[in-house]
Amino acid sequence: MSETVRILGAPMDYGADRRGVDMGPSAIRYAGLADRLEDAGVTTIDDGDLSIPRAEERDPDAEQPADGHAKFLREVEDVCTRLGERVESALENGEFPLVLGGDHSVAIGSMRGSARDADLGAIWFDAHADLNTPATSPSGNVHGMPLAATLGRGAFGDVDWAHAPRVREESIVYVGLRSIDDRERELVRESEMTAFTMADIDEYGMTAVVEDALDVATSGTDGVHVSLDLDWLDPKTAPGVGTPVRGGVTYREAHAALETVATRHGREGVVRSMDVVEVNPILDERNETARLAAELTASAFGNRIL
Ligand code: EXY
Ligand code: MN
Ligand code: MN
Ligand code: MN
Repeated sequence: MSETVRILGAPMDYGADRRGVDMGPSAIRYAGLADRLEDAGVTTIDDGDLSIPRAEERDPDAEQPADGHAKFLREVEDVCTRLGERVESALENGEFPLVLGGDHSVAIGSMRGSARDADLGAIWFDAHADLNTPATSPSGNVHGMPLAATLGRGAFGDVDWAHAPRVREESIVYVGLRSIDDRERELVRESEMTAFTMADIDEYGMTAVVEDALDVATSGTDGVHVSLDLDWLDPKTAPGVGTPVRGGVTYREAHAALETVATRHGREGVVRSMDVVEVNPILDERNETARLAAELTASAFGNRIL
């Protein structure tokens, strides 16, 4: 029986400074996501998009933690709570939840929903560490905080919609890290997370790095969440992102990474949930980044040439 993927659109841009990432779900669908997934042999059901009020209608500072700054925290809470419920019910139906962002703060909802009934590991394909708390964030943008939120760090410790107690630091693995704030560097070093930087990919090769990442994220867990931030790729390949960082993953490396995920998933069913985030169609060139997002997602489900 083929796997059923439930597509959940989360057109949220509260967590990022650059407007436009709220159009990500449309652009990824338009780029042929469902067809690519069907080519990979999975059945798709599209749940449509969560309804999300425009940022202009809201006050970013309406509710703030005592220490620090996290813009639109109340709005992010509302979206992530609703998204988490959809992710959870997809899993209860035996489906695979695939979340289309939106900025990376949607991952708070994806992971919380996916970890409700499971010990969850995570692979974070991203240029960034996304480990700031409201107190350490240089920007106040929640898309730089989803892992801190999931781990219940800092002000997020009191926020039960964010904290996912069944995600442990030692089960989280970064792949492709290359842009990190000074405070975050200390946080990553002091943490029990595993971090493969771009330098590690240069040295060991993408396939070996992702094999190791999967070993770590599956060890002692019931399954893995794959979080794919398109700024993981080099901006020449994926220009449609709000926080581009040069020196990123190439087109071939990206496919190799997701194909490695697919091989393990096909053999052992280790992946439980996934999100694809930070596609910004306003900054994109002819929908290239959205097309890449669709292709890479299909690669994660085993779309191959032969
Ligand atoms: N570390 C910076 C901040 O916290 O503001 C930049 C974060 C960018 C996060 C992008 C989505 O991955
Ligand atoms: Mn990110
Ligand atoms: Mn990023
Ligand atoms: Mn807590």
